[in-house]
Amino acid sequence: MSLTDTPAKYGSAADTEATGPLGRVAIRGDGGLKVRGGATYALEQSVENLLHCVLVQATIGAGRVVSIDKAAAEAAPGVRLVLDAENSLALKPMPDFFGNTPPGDTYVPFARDIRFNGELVAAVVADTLEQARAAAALIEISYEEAPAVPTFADERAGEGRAVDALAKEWGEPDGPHAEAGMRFAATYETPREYNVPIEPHGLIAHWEADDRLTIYEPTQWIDGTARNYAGWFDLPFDNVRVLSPFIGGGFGSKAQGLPHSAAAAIAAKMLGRPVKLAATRPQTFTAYGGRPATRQTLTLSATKDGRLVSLEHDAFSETSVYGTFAETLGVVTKMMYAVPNFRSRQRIVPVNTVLPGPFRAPGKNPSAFALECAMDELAIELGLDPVELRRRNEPDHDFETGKPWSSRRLLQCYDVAGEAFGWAKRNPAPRSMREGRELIGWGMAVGTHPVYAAPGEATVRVLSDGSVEVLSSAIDMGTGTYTILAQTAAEVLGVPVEKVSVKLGDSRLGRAPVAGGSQLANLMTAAVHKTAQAARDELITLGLTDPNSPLRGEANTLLVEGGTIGASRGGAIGIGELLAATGRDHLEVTRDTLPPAERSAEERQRMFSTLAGRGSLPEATVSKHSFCAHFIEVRVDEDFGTVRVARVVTALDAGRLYNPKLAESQFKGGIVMGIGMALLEEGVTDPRNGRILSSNLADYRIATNADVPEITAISVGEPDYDATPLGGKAVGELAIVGVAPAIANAVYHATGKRIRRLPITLESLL
Ligand code: MCN
Ligand code: MOS
Repeated sequence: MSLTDTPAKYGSAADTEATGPLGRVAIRGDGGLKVRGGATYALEQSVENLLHCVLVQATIGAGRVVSIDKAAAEAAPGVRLVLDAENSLALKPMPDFFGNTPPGDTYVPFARDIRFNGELVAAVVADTLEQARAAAALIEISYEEAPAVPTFADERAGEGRAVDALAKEWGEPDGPHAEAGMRFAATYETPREYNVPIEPHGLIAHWEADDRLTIYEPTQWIDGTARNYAGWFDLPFDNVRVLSPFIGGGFGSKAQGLPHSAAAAIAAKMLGRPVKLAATRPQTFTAYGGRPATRQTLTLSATKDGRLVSLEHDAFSETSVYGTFAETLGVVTKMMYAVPNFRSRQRIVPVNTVLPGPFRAPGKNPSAFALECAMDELAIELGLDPVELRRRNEPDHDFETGKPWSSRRLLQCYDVAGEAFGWAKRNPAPRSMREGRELIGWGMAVGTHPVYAAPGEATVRVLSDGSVEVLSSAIDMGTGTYTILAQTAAEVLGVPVEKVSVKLGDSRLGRAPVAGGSQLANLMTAAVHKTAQAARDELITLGLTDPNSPLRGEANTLLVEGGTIGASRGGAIGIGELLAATGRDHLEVTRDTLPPAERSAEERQRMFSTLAGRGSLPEATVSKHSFCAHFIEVRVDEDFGTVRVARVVTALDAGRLYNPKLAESQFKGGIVMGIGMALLEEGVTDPRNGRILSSNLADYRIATNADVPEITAISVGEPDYDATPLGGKAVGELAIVGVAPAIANAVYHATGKRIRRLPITLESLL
């Protein structure tokens, strides 16, 4: 059973509701191009006269560059420029996503004071990549080394600082709680994790004139990226063009301006020639920080019959010594269950690392790991089935905000996935199920993801042949944006999906929020829907009122369908005919989804400039989240301690699905990444100098086909128009949340061993 062929009752809420193309399975518009190699990625752009840039990085964990001897590199064949802090152009400092701005009046992407191993120190630009690489090896750097504290496992890292904005408390977390018959506490840990998109970071920077910059770079946020370059080089927004039509995955790592991007753009400007920079795989581990390591202590108390009385959460995550990033660890603990007394606190611990950042369900993912393992442990202590414990604590509203849920079909997730999995047949005793040498474990856990709000802008063009174009600076990093926006326009304008072409990934097009926080689909389908409706209304007005319209004086409304327009199907004329008669070859409309009160030019700028516009929209009166429940079978080899995931059944409530096939692929992708998180992924750092030892795909292991079993993803979502205009909720990052604890819980059930630290390795089981 899968999402695309489940019975009508579940799995196809979108399908059964759908009358037009939106909500149905449509094949990827960009699929053919990708299969045939016709999708040109950033670094494949053919730009003439290209030079190649190679990075030189610090080899110490902390300290100072004393001197750099560039002479040999400068004299090497083909070398055009060797850049470092001394001769680099200085840029304007720009804040990152989280408000960290480099100190001082100017910003240079090359360091003298070294804060982490791998920090950018110099760059070499040469005619060929090989020449640049050879010359980079000739650069001699001498350092004055200082003690590095590379991870928060190092005692010297200390306890860090409290992030007050993330602290939350209600009820009386300190008690007394006479009714609590059971108290449980444990500490859970997750390692550093890296995004490792298959397409590494990189860019081509091309100055057409001294004040006109074109950047080909994979980015999850075209608009923000263009604004960042404009800021760095003090240029008007319109003088910068960022192009990113195809992206080979980002998973959170491609939404910010990073030092290597500045370096390439500086080199291109100084040399007056286009420069290409392709980060190597190891460099992607130092270009962007990924998820910081986390440590969380949860203390739960409950009545003997399993009602939570209090929950206390103390969380730590790493940040960099030069910036603040908080992995929001309380995010799931705060809203998942009915908890009358609650406290969550978080501290961030600065260490010598590149600044961490968003990584596949930031906060949600490790938060759920701790909470959902602790719930499993509590269920065992209480002698309750883990699903039953969760049912008893299902909240009728959001305890964090006090607001009602826009929708929450988690109980249905338990019913549907539990049944499809066969949970009722589970013997709760650990080590009670086996087949030959293999211990069998069944575990479950829940996941959730918030539904965010931000404005978007889209352009819709109706052409004389009845075909439609949708234009936006939104991006598609493999998610399906091209396809669902075509479906949306097709739905409104009554044309087949194939008649709609979608153009994305160009900063010249309408403004779109970041493809982060699993929000883009809901925000941009809403923008395109609204714009397409406006285009339809303009066509109708044109038909009814233009003096040269053949439809003038018709009944008071016209039907737009199948490339025609008319009062009835019989009397309809081609849209092209109407456009020609009224003297145009196309009709173009641009609209945005800004609230009417925020329409002034300044408000507009503010709304689109703040991080994805979040928080600036009127506060929602409901609490909006997607939910899912994972049921997972593992097989553990008793002799070798190897864990294999044998079966995954997940039911998900993500509201209405705009394209069940694409959503299913997102869900399965999330589950695959969750398997990696549970069993494989671990960023390992040299404790002496902070060098990342696992900076390649052999040592930093992600789940591959051999690690992935049959996955069944069942949608129980129904359109939620309180969450978003078209009824969808968050999809992209939902399904990863809860997979790792479900696996840890299954491993406990199989072996009787509770592993509270990821990844679960054979060493930890032997
Ligand atoms: N969708 C749907 N119905 C909905 C919502 C979404 O059918 N109600 C489908 C659409 O195909 C849509 C996709 O799911 O294109 C993802 O939509 P959404 O949840 O809005 O996520 P975004 O478009 O904002 O994409 C970002 C999200 C994030 S934050 C990460 S991290 C992540 C993810 O998407 N990175 C990805 N999925 C990824 N998938 C790929 N292939 N590569 C990445 O880097
Ligand atoms: Mo996703 S980590 O929010 O880009």
